[in-house]
Amino acid sequence: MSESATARVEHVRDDALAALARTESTEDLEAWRIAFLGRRGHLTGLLRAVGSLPPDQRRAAGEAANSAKSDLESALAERVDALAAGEGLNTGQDGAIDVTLPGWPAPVGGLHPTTLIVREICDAFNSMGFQVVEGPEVEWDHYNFEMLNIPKDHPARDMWNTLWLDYEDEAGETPMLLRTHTSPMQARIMEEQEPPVRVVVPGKCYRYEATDATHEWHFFQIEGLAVDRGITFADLKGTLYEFARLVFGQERRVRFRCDYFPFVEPGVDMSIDCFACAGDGCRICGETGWIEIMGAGMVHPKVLEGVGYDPNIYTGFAFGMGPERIAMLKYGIDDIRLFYANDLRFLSQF
Ligand code: FA5
Repeated sequence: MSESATARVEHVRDDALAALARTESTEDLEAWRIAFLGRRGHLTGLLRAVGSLPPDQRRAAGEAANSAKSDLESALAERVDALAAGEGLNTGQDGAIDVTLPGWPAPVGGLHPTTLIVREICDAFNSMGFQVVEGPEVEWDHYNFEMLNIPKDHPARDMWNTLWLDYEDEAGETPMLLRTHTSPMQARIMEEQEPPVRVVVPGKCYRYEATDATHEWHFFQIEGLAVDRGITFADLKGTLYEFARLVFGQERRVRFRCDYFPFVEPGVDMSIDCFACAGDGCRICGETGWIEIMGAGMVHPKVLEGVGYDPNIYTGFAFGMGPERIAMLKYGIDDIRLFYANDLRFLSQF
């Protein structure tokens, strides 16, 4: 190492110390260590070159490079301590670690609002003897429509904007789809077991929707089904009334009005009196005093026949609700698109 090579050691040492002062994190420190002290680092290169110098120069050059190396190693250790004291550990007045000070709060996750409301709703039905069952999101036309008394080309299919899958069967038909509701699980469950049936089915559904504040193209539903001897419309009303009071408050009133779904007869929609204005009319209930929360009805005899139940012996009721819409009402959320936009400012409020 010539005179200028010794000067180069000094140069590298100064550069390294300046770069070290700019490090802010563990990643920075590691990058710095590799750049200067790593196997191919600047200083390591100079140390290696010492061996090829004329013998009379080796000693001085070696000493300079080794002393630079140990300077850099101690500077690195000091920087590690300084960063730890400032960023990661609590220090007392003199800079010493004070283990009695509270730690830095670690960020912890929470449950998604959909998960919270789905659990709350399922718990309410659980307390009334309903089991929780799940089913496939990719479904056959057969279960999503046919078994629910909605034959091919029936105009009722227009009620569900369907996302069909490319799969074609031998007849050239496309019988697979993303389920548009959780109702296909009605037939699947009844095919599997004899009455009595009491289940709730939470799960994702998909529709070819133009999204807006109350419509998503994928959203959750919770289906309910109860089938047994002697089940009447009074059982449907009593069960859903109890559900409304458990989830929305003991003083809730409910309202049933006629509605049409091909797989129930009679069919209804159920509303609760607005919990924000107690029925006087406000922005949340659209000035009507009532908020619609689900579709329901008595299971259609054709659906019972389709799964091999005798409709002269067994009757039942079914219902389907959208938990996001219920969470919107309960927590005052004004846009359903917030649920799946992955914005922590929204999600961390739950
Ligand atoms: C149905 O899907 C029926 N299967 C419900 C049913 C089950 C009726 C059993 C009778 C017996 P509907 O299309 O109205 O019905 O949807 C039910 C609920 O799902 C709605 O009240 C709403 O809360 C929710 N929902 C429907 N479409 C969307 C959407 N695009 N975005 C968010 N939620 C939706």
